Amino acid sequence: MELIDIIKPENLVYDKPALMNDNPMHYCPGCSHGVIHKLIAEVIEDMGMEEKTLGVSPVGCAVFAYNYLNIDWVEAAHGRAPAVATALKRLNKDKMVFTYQGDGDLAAIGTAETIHAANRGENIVIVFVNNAIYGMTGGQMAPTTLENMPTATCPYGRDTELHGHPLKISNILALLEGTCYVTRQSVQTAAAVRKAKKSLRKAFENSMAGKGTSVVEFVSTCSSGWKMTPAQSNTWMEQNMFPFYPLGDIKNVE
Ligand SMILES: Cc1ncc(C[n+]2csc(CCOP(=O)(O)OP(=O)(O)O)c2C)c(N)n1
Repeated sequence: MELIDIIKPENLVYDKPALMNDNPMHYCPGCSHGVIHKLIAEVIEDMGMEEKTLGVSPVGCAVFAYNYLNIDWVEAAHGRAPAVATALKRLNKDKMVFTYQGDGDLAAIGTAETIHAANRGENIVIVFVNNAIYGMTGGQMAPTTLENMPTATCPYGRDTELHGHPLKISNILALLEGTCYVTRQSVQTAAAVRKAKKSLRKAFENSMAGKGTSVVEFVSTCSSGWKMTPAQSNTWMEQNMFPFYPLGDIKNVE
């Protein structure tokens, strides 16, 4: 069979979402950000919201997200994405607005912005990438770093007496009246990716239905920060992160 026969449209089982451009990503091998970007692009396309979506880029490894997804983006200062998204959504009610935040961004420097936006029930989606570390700046301890997990700033592991306990920020957000949907997902297997996509779709639909704030946490890896290969990182995440940050819906107000 000729190659040209194999690549006929009817044989195509997968295509890159049109919203993702051809810029080479700067992410490390095995990083979860690329897959999460792709899922967001797919959901926006499936909903036909290409012209009506506003993303708020974070400070952190995903600071250049605007280079990869052809939607309108606004760059926020570290941790301030939910405040910026609040203004964007209130002024543009027909737009679909989301923030994209790491654990340092969302659960350390931006704790106040995140909690208050969620408590106000802003009609936005918060995409939360929890890799248990400050990836961009070299792997320092984050609020979500697990007990005994070594990082650049706690090389002997997180000592809860000294550093406090890892923060289950999504569970806190689920307690707030303003949140309608809080879920914890991952993208380490094909099945997990499919499930995560459904969660993202629900979150985005909630935001357009005016139901309040939706939070989609992605329990993620950081091979470079964790000093592991991508495959080791996935196994380590399954064995260590999932027991502490169990996957599944935490809150779902229908
Ligand atoms: C106001 C401010 N404080 C600190 C920094 C330095 N800084 C840049 S990225 C980052 C950590 C980001 O970690 P996280 O939000 O977990 O995202 P990741 O890089 O892991 O995806 C920090 C502290 C900054 N850019 N601005």
